[in-house]
Amino acid sequence: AWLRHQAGGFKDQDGFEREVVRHVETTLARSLYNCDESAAYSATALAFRDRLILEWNRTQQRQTFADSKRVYYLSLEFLMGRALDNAMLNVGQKDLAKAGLSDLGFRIEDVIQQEHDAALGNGGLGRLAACFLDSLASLNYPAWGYGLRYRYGIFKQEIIDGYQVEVPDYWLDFNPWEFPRHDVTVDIQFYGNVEKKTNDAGKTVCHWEAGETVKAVAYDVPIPGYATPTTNNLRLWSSKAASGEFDFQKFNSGDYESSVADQQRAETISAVLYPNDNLDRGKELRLKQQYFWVAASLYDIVRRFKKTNRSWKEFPEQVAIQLNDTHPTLAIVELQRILIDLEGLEWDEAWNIVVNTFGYTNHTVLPEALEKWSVPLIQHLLPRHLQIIYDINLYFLQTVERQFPDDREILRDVSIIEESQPKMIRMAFLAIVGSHKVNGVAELHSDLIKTTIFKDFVRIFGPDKFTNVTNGITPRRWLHQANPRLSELIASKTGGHGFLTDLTALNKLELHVNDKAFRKEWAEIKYANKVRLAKHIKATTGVTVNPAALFDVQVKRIHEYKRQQMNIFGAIHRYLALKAMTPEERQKQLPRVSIFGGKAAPGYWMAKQIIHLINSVGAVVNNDKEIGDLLKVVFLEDYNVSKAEMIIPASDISEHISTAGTEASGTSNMKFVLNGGLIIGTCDGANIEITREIDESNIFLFGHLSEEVEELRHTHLYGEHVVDPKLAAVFAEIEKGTFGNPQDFAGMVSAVREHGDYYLVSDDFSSYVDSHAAVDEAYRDQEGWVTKCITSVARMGFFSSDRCINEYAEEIWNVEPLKVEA
Ligand code: 26Q
Repeated sequence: AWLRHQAGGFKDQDGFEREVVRHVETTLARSLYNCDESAAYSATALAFRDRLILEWNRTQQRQTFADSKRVYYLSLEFLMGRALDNAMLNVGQKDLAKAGLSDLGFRIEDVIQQEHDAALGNGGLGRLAACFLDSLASLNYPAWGYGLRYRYGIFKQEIIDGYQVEVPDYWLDFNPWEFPRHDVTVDIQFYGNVEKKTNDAGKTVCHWEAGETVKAVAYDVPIPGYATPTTNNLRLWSSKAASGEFDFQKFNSGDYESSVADQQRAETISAVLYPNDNLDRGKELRLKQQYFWVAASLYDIVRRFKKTNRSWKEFPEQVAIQLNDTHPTLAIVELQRILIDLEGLEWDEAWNIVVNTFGYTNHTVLPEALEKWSVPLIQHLLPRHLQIIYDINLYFLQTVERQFPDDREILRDVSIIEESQPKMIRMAFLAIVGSHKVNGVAELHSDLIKTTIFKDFVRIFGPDKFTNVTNGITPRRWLHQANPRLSELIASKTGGHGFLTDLTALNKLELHVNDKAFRKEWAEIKYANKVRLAKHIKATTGVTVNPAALFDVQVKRIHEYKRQQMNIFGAIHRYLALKAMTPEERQKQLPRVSIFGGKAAPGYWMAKQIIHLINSVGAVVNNDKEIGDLLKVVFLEDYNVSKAEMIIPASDISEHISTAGTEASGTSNMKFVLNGGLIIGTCDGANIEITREIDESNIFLFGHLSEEVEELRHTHLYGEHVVDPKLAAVFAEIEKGTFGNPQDFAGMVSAVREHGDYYLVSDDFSSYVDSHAAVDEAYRDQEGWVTKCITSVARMGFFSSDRCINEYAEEIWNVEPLKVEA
């Protein structure tokens, strides 16, 4: 009943095939006889796209007509991955397409694989935004995403001689999922200066006379909901040189080169995604990207609001804007500027509107990731905005002073302007002051921000301004699409696919945990997923792995706080232990495959060293005849969303082993458990809530707690610091040259031994090793293992992004779904 054949889908398989053939022959101008997989993908995508457009237009009309409050999700990253599979599943027509494509001589899996990932993000934050868009549409919320249309997404990673090499990701050659809106443009200004002027009403107003204008052009991407006609919009801005006239004059006067240079400069703004994850480097172009995107989006939002002819004070009743981290914080300043400079509102009235409109989500406590921009840079690029920031700070500090009359320290500590040389703007503080709600992304993280980096703001604004919304993931992509066989098996035991829209329905699985046939099929599906991954490993690395071995997976951005170095040290420890055994002892050991994947920021030297060590260890261990299947170490190149969809369902155990208190939430931990894998992890981020839901008997927890971290770090620096003996043996082996030139890895070793071991690798190493022994022990009991996996999946209902979006809607946005007829 939920299928939407009538509205947006194809009538039947024949209708689908006719559309595919039509696109091959007309849009692509090819004949069916030279239609390869790539053309079959293009035509299939175009056929589904045609259907989506109809629903998308209807949705926009319906939402405009209903005139209810809309959500705007501002994110510099949307890590969407592939769209075709998702579109087919969401409209309930994948089976039909499969049959149709097969009729035309294609396997649907191969056709799907032709699509290039939309990789407009770095990692967790960008993928979260993509899951949110899926949930917003699936739950029928009137919502738009706003982002940048980067010409180059996150770089493609190649591994050459064990080192990461970055290759540009030019992905726009053929992208059927975007619609250029050449009629939807906004002129964005930069530089220049500010003058005071008297307006018609005799009032003094500030006028910003800009030095440069760049055009923002809208590109729209339809976001289909699952089992609903709602198809929301993701609007991505692309930069272009403004107005031809100026250029034309230059051209005519012979200044052709400089007119080309102007164009290049304009297009550079949306050219490339910054590849840093959890690191802020104050680059001018990044600030230009932020303002360009924020100003275009706000202009668009305000334009839409104005069409409703309401008074300004109703703005927060019509518009909720969520800031995905501090990257869009300038939106706060821009809206205030629009209201006071362009619309003539008084400061206080305008500020009230601003604060009630915005919500801010924090994703990190790492000091190096907290955004700051230098005052001289903002002065240069956005002179009027700097004045407004100073005024926001002045009024804010005045209220703080009244509240805490004798406390001079607090004024310095909470000031939006840091009194350093040069002065810096603290974007998180600006975001807090300009929003009505601030949230963290898991319970521990939300508690930490309230007690550490933002504690003074809790005193000032009270605790109610700060809240928690634990992250979630979309079960459509991360179960139904990534693991279709498991999704079907679950459906057969829980009374259909209802769990895909109400994930708590998974709890019905617990009734079947002792069902023999069910357990057998469960285990077979996991095995089949491992066989598929083993093939991929063979094809891409040349390493043969045994699918019956325990697959131990750590895939995520490479970062010292995520501690891939501890994982590879652990693998070396395992290798040494195996080498020290007699052949008889060795025979009793459990075979294991240690699988890594993830990108290092191009400028992150230590992260690159970690990748190199993983590959160097693999080169030795994988070719050691004595070891054979007992240990393999592989690094999978170019981890991205579509690879995650294959890797995650194939894991037995995955690693989420950040130093306690450093990983805000983590979301892949949820994906792994949802796919019937267990996890080894620290008491950090969402691991804690996962443990609470699935029970501690179903997770392998180890390591120090976040409360202990500060003191340990202090002792490392000022007290005695002895490296754990097992870890010392690992270091000794590295230094013997077993894995190549020890100089190549000296940085990783000295970070622990000589430089204070900031991430507590040595402190946690022995409990990490013990925990892995417990994993082996548990895995030997295959029946017990399957019970743990089924039980865990049954208890994962909480971690749907649907639950998460409903919490945002109720607690922060005050918006309701728009009813749609079935
Ligand atoms: C900032 C300034 C300049 C250039 C880049 C950046 C930048 C870019 C990306 C800073 C941070 C990011 C990404 C952060 C991120 O992915 N954080 C993750 O967010 C997830 C979703 O909430 C959490 O699950 C992860 O714990 C958190 O690390």
